[in-house]
Amino acid sequence: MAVETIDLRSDTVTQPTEEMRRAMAEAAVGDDVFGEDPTVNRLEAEAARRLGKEAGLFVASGTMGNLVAVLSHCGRGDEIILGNTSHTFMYEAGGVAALGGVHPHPLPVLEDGTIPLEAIRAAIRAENIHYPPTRLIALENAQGSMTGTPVPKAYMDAVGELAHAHGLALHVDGARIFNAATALDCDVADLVAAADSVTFCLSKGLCAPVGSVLVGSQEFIARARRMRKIVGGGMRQVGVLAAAGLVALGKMSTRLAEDHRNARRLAEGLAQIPDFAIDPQRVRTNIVYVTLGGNARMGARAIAGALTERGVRVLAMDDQHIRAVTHYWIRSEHIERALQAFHEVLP
Ligand code: TLP
Repeated sequence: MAVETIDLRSDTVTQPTEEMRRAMAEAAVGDDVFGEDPTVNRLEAEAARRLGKEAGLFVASGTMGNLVAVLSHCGRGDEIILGNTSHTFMYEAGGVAALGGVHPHPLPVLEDGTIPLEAIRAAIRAENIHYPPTRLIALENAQGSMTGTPVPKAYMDAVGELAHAHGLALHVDGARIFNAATALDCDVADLVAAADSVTFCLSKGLCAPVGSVLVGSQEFIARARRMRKIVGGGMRQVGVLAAAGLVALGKMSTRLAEDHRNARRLAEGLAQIPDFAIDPQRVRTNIVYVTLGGNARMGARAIAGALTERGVRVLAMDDQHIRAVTHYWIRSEHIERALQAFHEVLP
């Protein structure tokens, strides 16, 4: 019998649940560019309600949500302040610059997922013909690069206050905002109350096969709808995807604590391996980062390769760092089996 692969590379690998597949098969659909897909309309309204904003826009991916948000907040030559390890700066193929002519101003992100307020304040441009005008601040929550650290509401509120005092907008890349809210034990709408716009993903930990939602004011979403059309994201009978999104939003957003417990257990197990430097206490959501110590017996890529042979997949970020992400399809017994495979590779 084939041994099931334990895929910890990302929560993007999640398969849709049976309930999602049924909802997709039965979804009522229409032409969404005409605003006539009832299932999309329901998803957008429900997403806006859950995040405490006026309106929502269904987009193909987190990358598209962030891009459309930046294009809707900024014009060509405007500047966006964002984290130097944020997904938008690192992993979205430079889209805001390539397609929007928006100038990124990256600032160092601390281990707690924040960018110091003073650094943000100092980065906001004064009026000067030489400078690109600052238009937008973007935060990420949970902060993926910092082991999925949830960023607390008090900090989000403080950045919102700073942005608004300078006439700037605040966008939040909340790809894993429900993981953050679960870890912080707070209401997701409260957590993003200070944000003018938020992208969150229905795929990833929420298990939908495709899709993210961008939320904000009515006026902002009307602009974003036009920007989504510009980047070719106006989809037609896309209620088949929104139907899975509604299950994701309704059912899957409330069970994430289990993934967080599994991630913590994995981190605790990995901390027993002398080649690894990892503080399990820092793992508060579903992302585990392992740093290889200077005297590690193998590099990260070799470890990932040897684990693959044992049916366990992790991501070697480079030769010093391994990432493992828990999700709905990973149960506690999978964590124990994954740890056993690690111990076999590094006995
Ligand atoms: N992240 C993916 C990879 O692209 C790295 C992953 O496996 O974690 N914001 C954040 C914080 C993300 O982690 C991601 C995806 C996105 C945005 C983009 O979402 P998609 O993949 O839907 O475009």
